[in-house]
Amino acid sequence: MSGSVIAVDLGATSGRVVLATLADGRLSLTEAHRFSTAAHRTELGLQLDVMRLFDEIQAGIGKAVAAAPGPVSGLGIDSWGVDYGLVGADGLIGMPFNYRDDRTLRGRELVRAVVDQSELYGRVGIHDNPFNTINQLADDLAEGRLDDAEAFLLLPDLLGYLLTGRRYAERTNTSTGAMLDPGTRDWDWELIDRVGLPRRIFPELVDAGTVIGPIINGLAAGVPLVTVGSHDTASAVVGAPLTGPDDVFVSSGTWSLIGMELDRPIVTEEARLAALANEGGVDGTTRFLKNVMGMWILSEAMRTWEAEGRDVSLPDLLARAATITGVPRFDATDEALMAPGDMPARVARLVGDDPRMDDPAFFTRSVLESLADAYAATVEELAQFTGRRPTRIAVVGGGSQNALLNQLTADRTGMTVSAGPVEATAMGNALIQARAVGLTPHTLADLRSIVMASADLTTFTPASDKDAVLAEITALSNEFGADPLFTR
Ligand code: ADP
Ligand code: LRH
Repeated sequence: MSGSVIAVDLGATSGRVVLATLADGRLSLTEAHRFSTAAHRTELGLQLDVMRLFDEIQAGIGKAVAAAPGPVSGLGIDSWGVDYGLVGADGLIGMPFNYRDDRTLRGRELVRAVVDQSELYGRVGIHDNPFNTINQLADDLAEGRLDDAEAFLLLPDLLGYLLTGRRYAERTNTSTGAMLDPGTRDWDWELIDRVGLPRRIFPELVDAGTVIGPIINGLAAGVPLVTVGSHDTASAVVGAPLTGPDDVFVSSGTWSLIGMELDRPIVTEEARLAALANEGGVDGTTRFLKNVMGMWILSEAMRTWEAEGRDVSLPDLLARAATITGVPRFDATDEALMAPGDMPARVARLVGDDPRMDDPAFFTRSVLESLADAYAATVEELAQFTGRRPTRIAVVGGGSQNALLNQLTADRTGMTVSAGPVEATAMGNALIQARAVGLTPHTLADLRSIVMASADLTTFTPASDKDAVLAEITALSNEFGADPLFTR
């Protein structure tokens, strides 16, 4: 079957509106619009100009509708997790905060005062990140910001509300906020009551793939809004070319989310101590994963260097980093790297005094080696906790274009790395809509077959394998007296 849908995907680096057209079992994407999603520093903290995002989305929708070969069958929205807006009788109340604002640390202390980390993990299966929605709401409560609120709506649901007038909470994104029971997939009311959050602000939960209703404004008026895996990582994993349950995914964008797809959560104390989270996935799956700081470390360092007047570009840094060895490494999951600000100084604190780190290319290599270390350590933990034997890693997102990181990942883990698609999130978003409106078959494996038929994937083989092959060839050629280097 053929048809088109519009995927709105808000990443922490950029937002995009994508027209996705399905024909002959392949999905083709046309990027209609891309815009910055950067938060703004206001007198209250780090905040999101949601109405600007809404205007950008409407502009993108106009372009996507104009580019569509026929009628558009649906529109779905995903974004980074945990952030939300408060809605009252007159609509949006104030500007939403961004999760990198340090108010989250205050909120986390408030939550910890009523439920300890071990119990919290046992209840919701989510790592105790400062930015979790529960912590942000606890801070809002303490500051009196919930007094007039009728609902809190996570960012994709808030944008959906602005497009349709309907209030709901899509489960995949909600699950990342640490207030959902991963077993029942319902709000954990006892926890919510203990933190003192008013029950009235919790919207009705809906699954990904629910047709919410017609859009009531802009150039897509009349098009059905469909919930997708509205947590960007949920959509990225739907759009990841996973070939079976033993594959590991890395959603590599601003963050690197590394994990495996499971059919049930693993909520043990050992998993908590390993900082592994059980995020709710599409079709009742669990994304068992770890948050690694990802390319944010480098992009934030580049902002510092640019502010100092240094001329840096990502292609140049990666090319120079490829020739460097012997760099120090650091813990690429360290919370000290979360906030915006002087990244080189914070990394310097982690690696100790090393003047070579002042060279951006040397710094870049250190970041990439540290990310590869974090991936390799996490793969071992995933194998240990799941009892599976992972042999292949599917890296998707903007960071999948980083060939040096892909090769380091293959080398460090000893696993084959498949890189791409870059826009796996938009693909996953579009495929869940397409399925909901009857354009595609049903299982996640079917949807991933469409991804594999549609995307160009690049494979990276571990150096250890290449070395082994070379050694074998050399041994064989020595045996037969031939030139071991095959130079004839
Ligand atoms: P998000 O969805 O979080 O906004 P993206 O998936 O768009 O993020 O990925 C952004 C990251 O992709 C950048 O931080 C950058 O490191 C990486 N990236 C983008 N283009 C390239 C490229 N040509 N080569 C290597 N890395 C790239
Ligand atoms: C990635 C992401 C990640 C969350 C973080 C807040 O964009 O959604 O999965 O943990 O942002």
